[in-house]
Amino acid sequence: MSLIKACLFDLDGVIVDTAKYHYQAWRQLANELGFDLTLEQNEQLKGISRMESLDIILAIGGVELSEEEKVRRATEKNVRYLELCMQMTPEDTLPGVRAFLDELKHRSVKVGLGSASKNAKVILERIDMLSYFETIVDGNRITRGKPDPQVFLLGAEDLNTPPANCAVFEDAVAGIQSAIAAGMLAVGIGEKSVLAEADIVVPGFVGFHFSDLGD
Ligand code: B16
Ligand code: MG
Repeated sequence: MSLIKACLFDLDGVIVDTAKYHYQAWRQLANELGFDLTLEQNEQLKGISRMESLDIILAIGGVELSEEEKVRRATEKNVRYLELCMQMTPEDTLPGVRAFLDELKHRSVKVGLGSASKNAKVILERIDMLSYFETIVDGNRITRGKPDPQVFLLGAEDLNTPPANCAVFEDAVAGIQSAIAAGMLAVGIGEKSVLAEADIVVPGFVGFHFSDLGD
């Protein structure tokens, strides 16, 4: 019998590759302000809320904006980001994700979403994945972003599962830190060199099974 009774998934970079659209939209904003945003710098933005991401980008470019202008720019970025997301279809779900979620359903493991994104539901609808999730904790519900554990603790509460019986799947350093702070098994999706703090790191879900989480 596994210790894990519930699995909580990050959205961007775990269920679907929207990270590339976030990057494209943020890069355009940076370019409009007269500087560039590298892929490496973009790594710092993963799992971080929209307004916090904007503050990091402005610090990178050494640009200061009024609060009003920041809200205007962030809204513009979001419109651009959503336009890019509308190109997505169910085929854009990352490889192996559906098969893994079907396996969890078959094993009666509970499933929830823990995302910093305020667009989580729209995106899940777009890729026809909404019905897999018993609960959705997104950027509209949380008051403290990753690496704070709030997002995953709320998910565990919704699923009536103690944190020690939850596994979190995350592609961002801040998200792994959030899972560890919540006292959950942290599974990194990506590269070991980036997600060094995770308990397990895998490149993706292809060939990944529930039994790989351990006993
Ligand atoms: P939005 P996740 C995060 O989603 C993204 O990784 C991060 O890059 C983004 O800034 C954040 O959502 C907020 O997104 O602008 O859509 O509200 O990885 O926690 O699912
Ligand atoms: Mg992510």
